[in-house]
Amino acid sequence: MTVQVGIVGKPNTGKSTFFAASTLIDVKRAPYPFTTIEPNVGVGYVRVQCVCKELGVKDNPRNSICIDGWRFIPVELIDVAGLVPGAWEGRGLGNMFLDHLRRAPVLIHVVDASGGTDEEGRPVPPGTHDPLQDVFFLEKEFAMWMLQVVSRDWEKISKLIDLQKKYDELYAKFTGLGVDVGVVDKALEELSLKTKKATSWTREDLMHLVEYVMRKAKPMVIAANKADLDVSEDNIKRMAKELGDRYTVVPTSAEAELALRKAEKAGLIRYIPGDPDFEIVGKPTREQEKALEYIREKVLKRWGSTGVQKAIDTAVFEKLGMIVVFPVENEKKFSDSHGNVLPDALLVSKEATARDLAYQIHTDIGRRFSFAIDARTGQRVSASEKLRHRMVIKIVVAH
Ligand SMILES: Nc1nc2c(ncn2[C@@H]2O[C@H](COP(=O)(O)OP(=O)(O)OP(=O)(O)O)[C@@H](O)[C@H]2O)c(=O)[nH]1
Ligand SMILES: [Mg+2]
Repeated sequence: MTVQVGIVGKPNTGKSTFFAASTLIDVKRAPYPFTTIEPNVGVGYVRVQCVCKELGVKDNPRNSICIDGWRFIPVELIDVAGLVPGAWEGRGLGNMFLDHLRRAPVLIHVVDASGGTDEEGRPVPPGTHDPLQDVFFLEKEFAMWMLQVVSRDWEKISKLIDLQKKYDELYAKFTGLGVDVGVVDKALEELSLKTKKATSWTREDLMHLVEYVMRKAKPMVIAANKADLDVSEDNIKRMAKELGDRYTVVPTSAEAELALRKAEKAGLIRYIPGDPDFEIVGKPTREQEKALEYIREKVLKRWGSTGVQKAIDTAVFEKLGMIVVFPVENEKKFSDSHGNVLPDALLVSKEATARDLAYQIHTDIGRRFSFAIDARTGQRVSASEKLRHRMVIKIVVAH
């Protein structure tokens, strides 16, 4: 199953540009609100150092791409319509698109760090809107949306909970929002809600529950976008300072990333997504050259990269806690049974064991799991042993 990453934010912040840059899918982008109505779904990638160079082999990737020793592993990106204050109660395009994010376990919140759009995404002079407000507002919209879903029929449900002395009805509400039962259970414990009758929970209790669950189940990376504009710089510093312990703030220029990927595709430059610089290899026009130089000065030199790749990597690796493993069938040649070297790179939870990996590959392989082999050392790996980042592993099944 592919990992899903939702792209959210108020209108006109650059969500679709971020999506287009990451997937190279041509979608509608424009400097006014509600350009996107139906969600765009496409394939983006996380970037990780491949093991090919270290193992001294030339690889033949199947499920992923290897460029110059960097492995790009597919994830699903979902670009939804812009969110305006009151969306949870039906304002703007309403909360329909929030439903599109049910299945996404992590979100990238694209913020217009230049402060050049008001709270509804209408253009205003850059520097006049405070982007920090957008972060708080989105949090609130999400919480209200969850609260609304969870508190529907609450009277009936709370009675059932007290009667059955089980929280199944509540769990069901949350699983419908893509939240694991374990997270809800932990929240009930930590907030001491289990010691009270559900029928006596206040709306505030429910709000606390929802907020707790939201932080755990829908972690967010802030993409402080339009970082190429000078006015963004101070805002980004302020965002990092004031939001730093709750979110990771990644300065991004989606527009710059899109331009670089297009230039790369057209053979004008050599550029690997996420790189700190590019090299001109083709024959750009004067105008193109000027645009590329602008990106180098205003984005790459200032922030180290366009940030788009970093935002996706942060979402998947840091927020979701995933690692990458390379399963092989021949542990000496690091290949599959057809001789493809390092064919697959898989995203797994950092809590996953060797047996979990076997199940992830195929239920049948999981059932017949005997032991695994760490292909780097040749050592045996037991069923319950945790996997490590960039492990090359062979699974041995019983016949
Ligand atoms: N300067 C600058 N402008 C950007 C950047 N990213 C996007 N934009 C511009 O911001 C405007 C809105 O971009 P979209 O990608 O359509 O924004 P959106 O968030 O998808 O908007 P809605 O679909 O209406 O919610 C466009 O004019 C983009 O060119 C960036 O990194 N820097
Ligand atoms: Mg859009």
